[in-house]
Amino acid sequence: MSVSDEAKDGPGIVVLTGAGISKESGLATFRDADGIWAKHRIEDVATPEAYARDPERVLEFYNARRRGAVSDNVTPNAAHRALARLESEWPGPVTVVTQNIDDLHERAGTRNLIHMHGELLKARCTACSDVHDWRGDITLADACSTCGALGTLRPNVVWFGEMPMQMDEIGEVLAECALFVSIGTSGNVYPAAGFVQQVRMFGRAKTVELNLEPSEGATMFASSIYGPATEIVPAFIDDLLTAGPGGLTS
Ligand code: BJW
Repeated sequence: MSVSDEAKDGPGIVVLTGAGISKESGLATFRDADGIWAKHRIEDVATPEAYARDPERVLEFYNARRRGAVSDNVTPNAAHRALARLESEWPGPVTVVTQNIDDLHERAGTRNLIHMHGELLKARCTACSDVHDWRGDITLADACSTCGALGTLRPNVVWFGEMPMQMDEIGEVLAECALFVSIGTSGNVYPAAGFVQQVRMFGRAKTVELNLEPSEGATMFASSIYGPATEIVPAFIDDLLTAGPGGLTS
């Protein structure tokens, strides 16, 4: 049964997700042994300086990942679907803040979603700042359909040294939530890695980590469950929905 948005005056939940939630959908994480940073240096592909120095190399890094993300065999998994079910059935607001640039949460049905590190399937014009849906490769031969500038499109993602997106909205939901859940993130990258401390400072939310293994910030969480996301996330959400808001006060 779905609870209508108007009736959602129960306790709020914020879920932070990272690359681990999409691993079992076939997308690589960053810092695992077989992760993206084992094959590419951050300073070559994920900084504004890298893009200024060698845009073709950076574009090709993201083009290859975009081709993977849109391929038929990359689909939302049970953990993405469980979060969509949580949003639909929990009697309070549920916000998913993802560090992931894939579109697996929205494809699973999550609507209240913040892509704090941007979206792989969007291109941004560095001349006029307009953002365009983009499913193919981005090349220096492409023109911005808004301003007509040539070779100014970049992936609409957040590189090191750039400000993550929608930080004001994230701050608001962190301040108001009764439960903060972190899923599939190593806790290496700020500001996301600091959200659990922010929530603890407000002092009223439960904090839970769901990950394959303890993250960098594991000791900051009041409780934790370790295992593959497709197993532990659906089970955790089943328990949460069964217990209901009363389960957050016990
Ligand atoms: C599973 C699993 C399974 C596996 N099931 N789990 C010194 C101190 C503090 C901060 C800084 C500092 N020096 C510089 C900074 C700031 C910097 C930073 O944090 N650097 C650190 C490296 C130290 N941050 C920034 O620059 C950010 N901007 C910023 O700070 O602006 C200033 C500011 C902000 C706010 C307020 C005021 C000022 C921007 C960061 C941008 C990060 N960009 C990237 C690339 C995005 C585009 C792309 O995808 O290419 O984002 S880097 C990469 O890391 C990507 C990810 O979103 C991000 C986080 O990675 P994630 O998701 O945690 O993945 P992994 O691989 O690390 O972890 C996966 C986890 O899953 C592991 O634990 C596995 O065990 C687990 N797992 N399989 C469950 N099946």
